[in-house]
Amino acid sequence: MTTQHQGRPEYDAGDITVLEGLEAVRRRPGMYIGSTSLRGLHHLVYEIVDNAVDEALAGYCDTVEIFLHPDGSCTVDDNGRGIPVAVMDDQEGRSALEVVLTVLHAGGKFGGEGYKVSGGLHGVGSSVVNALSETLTAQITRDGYVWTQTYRAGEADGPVTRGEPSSATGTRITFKPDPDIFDELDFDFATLAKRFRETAFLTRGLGIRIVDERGEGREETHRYDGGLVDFVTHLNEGREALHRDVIRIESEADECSLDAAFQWTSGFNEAVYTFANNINTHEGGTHLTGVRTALTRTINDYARAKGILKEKDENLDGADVREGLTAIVSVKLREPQFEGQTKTKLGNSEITGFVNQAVTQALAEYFEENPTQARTICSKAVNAAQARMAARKARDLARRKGALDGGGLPGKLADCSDRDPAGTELFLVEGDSAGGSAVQARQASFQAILPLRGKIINVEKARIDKVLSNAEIQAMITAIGTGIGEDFDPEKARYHKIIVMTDADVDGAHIRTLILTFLFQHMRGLIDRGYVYIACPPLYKVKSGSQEQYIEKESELDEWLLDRNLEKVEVIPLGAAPLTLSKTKFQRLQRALREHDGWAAALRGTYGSGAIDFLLTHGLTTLRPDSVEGLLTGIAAASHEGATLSGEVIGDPGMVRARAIRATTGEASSAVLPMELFGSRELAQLAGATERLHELVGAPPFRVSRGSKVREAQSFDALRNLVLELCRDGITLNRFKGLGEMNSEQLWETTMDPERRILQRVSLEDEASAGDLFATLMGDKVEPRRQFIEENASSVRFLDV
Ligand code: TSJ
Repeated sequence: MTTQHQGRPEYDAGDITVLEGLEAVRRRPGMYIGSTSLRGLHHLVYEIVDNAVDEALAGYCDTVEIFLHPDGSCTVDDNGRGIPVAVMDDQEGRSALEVVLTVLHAGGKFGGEGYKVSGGLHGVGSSVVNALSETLTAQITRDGYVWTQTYRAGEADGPVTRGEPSSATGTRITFKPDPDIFDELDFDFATLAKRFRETAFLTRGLGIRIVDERGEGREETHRYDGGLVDFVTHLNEGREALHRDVIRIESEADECSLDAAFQWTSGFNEAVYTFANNINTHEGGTHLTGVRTALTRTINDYARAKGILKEKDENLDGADVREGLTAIVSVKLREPQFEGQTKTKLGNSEITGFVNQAVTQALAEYFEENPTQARTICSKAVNAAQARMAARKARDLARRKGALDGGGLPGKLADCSDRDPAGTELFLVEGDSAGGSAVQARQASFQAILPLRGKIINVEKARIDKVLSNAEIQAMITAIGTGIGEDFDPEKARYHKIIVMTDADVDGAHIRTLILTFLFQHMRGLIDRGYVYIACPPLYKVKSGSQEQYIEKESELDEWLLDRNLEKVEVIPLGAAPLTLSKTKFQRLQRALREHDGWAAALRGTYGSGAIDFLLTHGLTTLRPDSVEGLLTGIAAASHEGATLSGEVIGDPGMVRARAIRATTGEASSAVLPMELFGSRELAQLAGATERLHELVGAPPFRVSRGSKVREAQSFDALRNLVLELCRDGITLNRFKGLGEMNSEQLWETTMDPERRILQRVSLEDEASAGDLFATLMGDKVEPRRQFIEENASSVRFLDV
């Protein structure tokens, strides 16, 4: 049914540069997507989705759907105009589609004005995604047909082909990240969903649906007709707003536009999140400067004019007017310049004046029209200023008492003897007893220990003067030496590693959150410089004979068991010779099994469990529509994959009733199945995964033995579990519930020794993530000195506690 579309005769010089370009991407993927870890993997999805969002911004699309498939591929589908597939004269006979997918930085540059991406925001990364994908399929619906082109590692398999006629329009891209490139291949649903929710907030009216077809199957749809107003309302859930309406500011200029929403709360934090072209500008930049200037000036002016600030009063400062403020500021501009350490700081200087002017004018207008709200907001700022003065006094007082500076180090600090901060470490340890072990364990020359007792004050819920009078907080401030807030000076840091060491339980996580929240709010520069770390005490100690090992988490335990015992386990498939599995083979089995289960779950969702269990029980996943038809006419009513089959068409012509008798067990059952099931892509994928399982270990049932122990497994899943179970035989497993359960020697070996420990560096990520009241901190594992650490970093959330 497919016919060939315009082909292209031979490769020419133009293609060679394209290939070289994409080769460069494959050689140094980090340069283009940051990393080849989970973060880089997610980046691929963002790049593709951003293209669809651009189409929405241009006004041609209102729905984007993202599917995470069990085989590790991802589909992004929009209902926009469809990327043009016709060959362009000025592009050496290539289509816009091919240019978009193969030319680096092609976004908005191809084919003249007509093809220019209206928003002009992204569209530069799709060729990078293509280059880093094992396979990529573009399915474009436009001009009356569905058009398809496939790629491998960025190279087209052939020209665009024309398929079925269709009156719809849209773009669907399916890509499978290349396992040769990425260390991590499992998309994290929660991370992606969070990001798309943010995108939905930023793109008013655009519906974004994300569907996880792997495992249990989840999906979320986000659509916000209130845009940023909804975003702010969402962030302020659980907070007390000082005025009911969210203040909305919109402004357009020739080269840029502003969309912003503001609402003050009774809290003490500033939560101002900025975006440029939908990219989260964590490091702020010129738009943030514009907003801040406007807020300070407008509120001071209004407070003076209305006598809220008296003549003798000092001006409110920036932090005063932003206390309790939740705001989103989103600018769009033609050529954004991103600067800063993480390239998330907007650099375009013309934006400051534009934003300042727009916000000043709109806010002044709002104040004139809403005097009650204006007064409430100004009073809040005046209160903040008074608290700031009180805090300064409290700090001066504390300093005079020697509590906040190096003059008198806290009594509980076991300091190190080295004085060069670059080489020293401070452990903030939960509890006096763990603190004691840590003091014994440490290397006193460069490791200092500060035990923190009980619950630390929650700085989210208290004003600064109260925070500063807390003994644990004072001890931390003096030990670290930088001062806080206005006085903060990172050059004075007494240690360049500040390591939070808490139990791996709920209380420990709570205390860690409190400590990190404090550091984030009052010593943020330490986090920005990468001085703050989380210690990772192990969860288990395993022992087998004389060998013992500390283990970080469950998956590493499996790995360790497999390494040592897998060769002792023998598997006998049905009617085949016994075999032992290599570790790679076992891991392949696990991967194929996960894929198998994913497709099965997807099919169950569509066709019901009864139908799918029937096919699986009888090994019938390889049935295709033609073999089913044969079966129904009685020709093939014999056997298929060892099952005896018979069937009939029932009332509804689209449905068949099938009966099967399982050869191995004599088990008989029947099911009513839609014909369409046999032609589905999911069933074909399920059959593929099943085939891989067969190739790896043969067919169930399996007998599995270790030594004299013999057990039976009826399915692939049971096989995997049984193998793991038998690997566990003869192992003693010790679970550490807290730091206190380790003696000082164990603590040194596992958690403190720079040669052997694992530290996670704390960095800032997705502060404005929906659903979180506060920032989210990401821990990135660094110093992975133990060979088995290859897991993705865990995230440490700031909880409202
Ligand atoms: F680039 C891509 F392949 F990654 C990609 C592009 C992925 C996805 C999911 C969607 C898209 C995309 C591109 N959706 N819609 C468009 N639109 C265009 O490329 C387009 C269509 C028509 C015209 C026109 O002027 O007629 C212009 C453009 C840019």
